[in-house]
Amino acid sequence: MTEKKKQPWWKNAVVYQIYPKSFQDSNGDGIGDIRGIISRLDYLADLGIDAVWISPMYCSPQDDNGYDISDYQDIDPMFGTLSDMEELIAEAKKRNIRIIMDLVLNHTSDEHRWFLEAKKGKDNPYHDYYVWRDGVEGELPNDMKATFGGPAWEWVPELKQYYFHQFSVKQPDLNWENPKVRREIYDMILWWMDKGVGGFRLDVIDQIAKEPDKKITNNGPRLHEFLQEMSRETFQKGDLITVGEAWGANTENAKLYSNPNGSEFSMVFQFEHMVMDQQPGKEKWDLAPLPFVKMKQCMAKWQTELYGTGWNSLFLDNHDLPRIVSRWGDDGKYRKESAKMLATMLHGMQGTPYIYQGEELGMTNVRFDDISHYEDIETLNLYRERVEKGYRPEDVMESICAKSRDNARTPMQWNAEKNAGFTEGTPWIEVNPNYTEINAEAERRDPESVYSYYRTLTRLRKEYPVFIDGKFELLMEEDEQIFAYTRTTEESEMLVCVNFTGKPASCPLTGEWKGAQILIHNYNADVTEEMKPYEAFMLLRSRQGD
Ligand code: TEU
Ligand code: CA
Repeated sequence: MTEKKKQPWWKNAVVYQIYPKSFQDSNGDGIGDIRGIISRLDYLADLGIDAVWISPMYCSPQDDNGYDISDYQDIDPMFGTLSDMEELIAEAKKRNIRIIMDLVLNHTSDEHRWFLEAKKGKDNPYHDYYVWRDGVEGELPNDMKATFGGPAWEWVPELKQYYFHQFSVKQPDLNWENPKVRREIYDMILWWMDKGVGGFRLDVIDQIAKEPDKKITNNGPRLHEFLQEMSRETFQKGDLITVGEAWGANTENAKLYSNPNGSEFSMVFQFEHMVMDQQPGKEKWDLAPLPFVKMKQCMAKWQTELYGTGWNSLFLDNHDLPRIVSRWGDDGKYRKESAKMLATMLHGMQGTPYIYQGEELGMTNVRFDDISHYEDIETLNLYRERVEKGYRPEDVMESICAKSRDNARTPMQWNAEKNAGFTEGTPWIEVNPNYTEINAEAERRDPESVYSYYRTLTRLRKEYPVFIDGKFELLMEEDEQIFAYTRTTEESEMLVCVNFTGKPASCPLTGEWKGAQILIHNYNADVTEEMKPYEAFMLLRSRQGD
């Protein structure tokens, strides 16, 4: 291969996300843990994974499953110990896998030592670590709402003050205006870097520079100043992959987050494509069909505008999102075909692909018939709020089945044995009953499984530089069924073409590609202009002589 340039290692990396509570239990308490992850590292190596992002395992009261941290420098006993963590880092390294920690820096738990101190009095040195406003009980500083329901302000009678929280009451927002807070955070990051972690995913990082008096939550005026300082003081001292989660990112500020000069992060993790199948201006629970042509334009915009000026994360699933095969594919008759189609559409693009645990098996949404089976704070609060407001419980349940975060949080399906091989005990959340059919053991045996397909995709990315450098061009823009694009370098051109629907479709492009190499194809058949339901392929041709 002649076209290989020196690139940062993470540009051809594939990242796997683990939701530790639901990945693998090692001691029968029904909760996934670090020793469980260690026991599955070979599985990840075999899949072709370069880095693993693990959702938070720090000490936490688990109000929001670890996104409420009470000690950044210790592991919650439920997940194991600090020495288990060190062993995980070392064992992963042996397999060329780097461990990405999830850093939640917008807020802590209300049980964090800083907050317990902060509550003791206005003159406590930690008081100014959080965001407070004087007031009178019952008269909120303003009408801002918290993401998980209710107001964003909580009254503390002893102080006659409100504290600000963008998420649950148990997740008070940190005050980034305070340089002491920033220093504490940087020292903590350096401490983890010293332990050999390979990178960080930064939770809701666009929300740290809030200005509640102006009702600003994301993209506050000082945001990029803070991020550049953090990067200078910490990340730039190592060779890390850093990923900024930013629901408020657009293609302009994404160039700051992921500036190729490394001044902030390696890449941005943004959601513009993930909020399209809901009613405009409403909440994610207000369901609407996916506007397919708009979605293609959105994807294309990110591809084109970040080319050479930034770097994007490629994902369709994570621990906050429903399962993509149930959402945009068909989790019935065409489950396998559509899971592979979605992966083809995504993995051909420029950026760093993320595979969320179970996505590589084509795991589906779960349908619990009663709210009592759900565990997620956002889901439970939503149910209560909407039913109180007079929504019909059946309608609320419909939204929950489609969009609840618990869809992604049911245990990883390892085999067809008890509890899908996840635990010997009682799982903290019920296993999706389809594990007897959809599980890693069966998938690994089958060369035509979704798993085997993902394995090919991770390999292709390593083999062909066009995946990293190729310039993107969207084809058949207005077509209501086909998602097709090319990626082009001086040496070669790749065509990625998928039928996004369960009906046959016609793709006149393929004619010009006669004789091209088939990199991957989700049907055992020739590539023709007639595409079968959810058919997908990638073709490659040399441009020598063009
Ligand atoms: O999520 C960011 C975030 O804004 C989500 O709460 C999102 O609004 C919601 O999931 C949509 O349903 C991050 C974490 O990924 C999430 O798990 C945490 O709950 C949240 O931050 C708070 O730390
Ligand atoms: Ca356990």
